[in-house]
Amino acid sequence: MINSVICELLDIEYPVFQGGMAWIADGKLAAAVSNGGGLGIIAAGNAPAEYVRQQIRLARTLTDKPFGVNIMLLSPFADEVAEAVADEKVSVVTTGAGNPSKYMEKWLSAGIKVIPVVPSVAMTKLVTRLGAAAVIAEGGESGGHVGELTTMTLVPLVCDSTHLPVIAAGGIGDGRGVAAAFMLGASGIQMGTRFLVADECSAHRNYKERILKATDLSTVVTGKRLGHPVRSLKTPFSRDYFKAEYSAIPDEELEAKGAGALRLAAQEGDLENGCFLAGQIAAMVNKEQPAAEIIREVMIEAESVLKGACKWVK
Ligand code: TUI
Repeated sequence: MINSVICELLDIEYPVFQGGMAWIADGKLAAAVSNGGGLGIIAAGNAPAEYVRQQIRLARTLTDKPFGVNIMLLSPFADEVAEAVADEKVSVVTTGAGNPSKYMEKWLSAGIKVIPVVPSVAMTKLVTRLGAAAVIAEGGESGGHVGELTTMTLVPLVCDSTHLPVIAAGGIGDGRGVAAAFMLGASGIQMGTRFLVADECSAHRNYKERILKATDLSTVVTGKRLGHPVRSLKTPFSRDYFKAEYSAIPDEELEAKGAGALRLAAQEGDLENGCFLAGQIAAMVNKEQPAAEIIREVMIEAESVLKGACKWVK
């Protein structure tokens, strides 16, 4: 049993968060992760508030355990979703892809524990001052929107810049990664890509097959030119986008190329035109399991790695 302040803070059994994957992390997956003792998270992504409310209500029919909602701050619906989660009084809100300052007061007065993703020391200090309950330090190995720093560098820097518990994310796919994150000072971890192939995950069959077949060099980062770098699987879409990014086409045309591609991957499994977000650890994911089994397996493995760590010390 790994003892972590995160478990007491959030009333969960294992310090394992499921990443808020846009178009994928719905109420069903979140409830399965929470029932498995972790913290399930519903992704608001680019969806309107009504969708998020439906998923919160669905999750509540499937679990009586705490779960969270991830708010993607670049979403055109961020304001109304921010209002809806306060209304619904969800246990935890995580934020991504931006600065959550303008919503903090509203969420804190609704009794919500706010846990922002921080890509830097400056953002860590800001949200610490504003009353965050913990922070997620997500390195660029992760899938989706990525920051500049790697998990190996970001986690200790974030730990040194706040008294809050730190959840490590990006590049964690098994118990070795969990153990390493704890060694860097984290009190918990978040995984997204590993949960893409959970039995309860609604991602399209083609998505799951591509994750299961991924190898070490299967992902690429695109979107740097527009200031929203995103890691995804190498596909005809990402190759074409990558080429366009380094061509002379105007920014608006490039932006238009990406529109709708996340949905095409997650729901239609469109192998030509879809953008299949995935972290570098996709290469480690080679079996489908129930979410609860994923959590148990990585935690048992992490415990054994951590217990063996003293072999390095004479
Ligand atoms: O948010 C994510 N990952 C995501 S969001 C997403 S959906 C999307 N749709 C269209 C364009 C881009 C993404 C897919 N994957 N991860 C958390 C994360 N947050 N990583 C990095 C950050 C971040 C970056 C900058 C957090 C705060 C931040 O602040 C910048 C500032 O100073 O305002």
